[in-house]
Parts: sequence; structure tokens; C-alpha cells
Amino acid sequence: MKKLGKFALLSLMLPIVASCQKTGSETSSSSSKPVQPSESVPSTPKDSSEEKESSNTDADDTFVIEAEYTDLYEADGTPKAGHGYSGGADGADMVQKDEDGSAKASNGYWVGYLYNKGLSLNFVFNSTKAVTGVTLTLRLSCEIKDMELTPDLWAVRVNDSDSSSRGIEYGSFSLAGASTSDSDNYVRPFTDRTSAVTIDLVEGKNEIDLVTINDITMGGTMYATAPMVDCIKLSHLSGSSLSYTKHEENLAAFEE
Ligand SMILES: [Ca+2]
Repeated sequence: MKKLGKFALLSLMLPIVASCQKTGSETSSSSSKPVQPSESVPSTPKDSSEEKESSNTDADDTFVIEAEYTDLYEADGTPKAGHGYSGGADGADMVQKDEDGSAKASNGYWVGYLYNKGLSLNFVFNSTKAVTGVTLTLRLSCEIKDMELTPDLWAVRVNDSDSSSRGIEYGSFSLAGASTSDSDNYVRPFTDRTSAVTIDLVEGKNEIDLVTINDITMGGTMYATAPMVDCIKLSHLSGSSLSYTKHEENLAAFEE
């Protein structure tokens, strides 16, 4: 059983961590190819297999990759080492559930605990052809602290294996309204943030890495500033078909 009541627990341990201050507007960054803002929550049929290939795109030509279905283990097999306010959560334990739907998380789950420099989420997928001008939207939230993410703090790397890269120049993603330590299980609803620049995909395997590249502490053992990640959305696909392997075993701990 996953641990619940995280913020209730925090409220006992930590009377005041941070005040909730507005740091920016809720407006998404502009894009050269703007997409319609979407607050919809796509549903994904439950499947008994641990890994499932997904290649569906919706009527808007948008392909969604869920953070909770990415590989939460490093290349050498060790689980990604997530950090929370007090202690850590490794591998699949980094997945958090939208218990009552109020977080508006796509597929009902997201990945948190990204508060350590060098920690990354890796979205691996295939494209049936090379395509340019793809719109990239990230569905994000935050906790404890409001933030304005920039490529100096949090890198979005597209087919970029350079471990020192700041990734694409996505602009800034402003996330305000963070839950605090005494918010009692409140989760700031996830919102879409669209990159200011479009991206290009290659035929075959592609990888988009979201990487925490700062060490600006958010308090406690949150050793870096990072968002919580629900999913990424790729649109304006120019007829290419995308697919990815879902690591559904990540959700095993939530199943009765
Ligand atoms: Ca999700």
C-alpha cells in the first residue's frame, strides 16, 4: 500500500515551511504554433499486461505520454533516487496517485520527488517518420514552493544525450499556488505549459528527458527545485504515428 496523507504528515512535522506566494501568471508560454489549452483528463484503459505499446493519438492529433509509465530505473538497473521533504522515494515509489481527482492528473497519477540535481524523467517513444515543428506541452504542478522554471534550472532535452546540456529554450514555466506543508493533502491542480519553441523528431526512437539541473533547495531533503510531472503532450505531428511502451508495473503498488 502506498503511503498516503503525505501533507498531513508533513503538517505534524513542520509547522511552517514556506508561504505561498505568487511568482507569475498562470498563462502558458507562447508558442509559434499554439495549441488549445486543455484541462481534460485523458483516460487510459486498464490493461493486465505490465508493459503495453500505446500508439493512439486523439482527434486533435495529440499524443500523450504519461510520466508514471516512464522507466523509473537507471540504465544500470538501480531505481531512480527521488527526494521528498523528509527522506526519499525510489523508482516506482516516485509515482503519486490523484486520490480524489482534484489534482486533475492525466491517467490519475503523476511523478514527484524530483528534488535532486541530476535526477531525470525519460520519455522514450517511436515515431514512424522524421517530423519538424512538433509542439511540446508539459503538464506540471508544484508543491511546497511556487516556482518559475527556466532552462537554467530544469532542462528539457530532446534527443540530446549531453549531460551538461540545458536543453531546448522553452522559455519559462511559471507554477503558482503550490500546496504547503500544512495544506492537508491538497495538491495544486496540474496545468499545461507549452514550450516556446517547437521540436523535431527523428524516425524511430526518440527521447525527451526532463532533468533537474539545479541544487536550489526547497527545504528539508528537497535538495533541488523541480516540478511534479503528470505527462507530456506532443501535437502537430504532420501525420507521423507515435508509440511508446508503458511501464505499467510502476502502478503495481496501488493495485489492491
Ligand atoms: Ca499522468
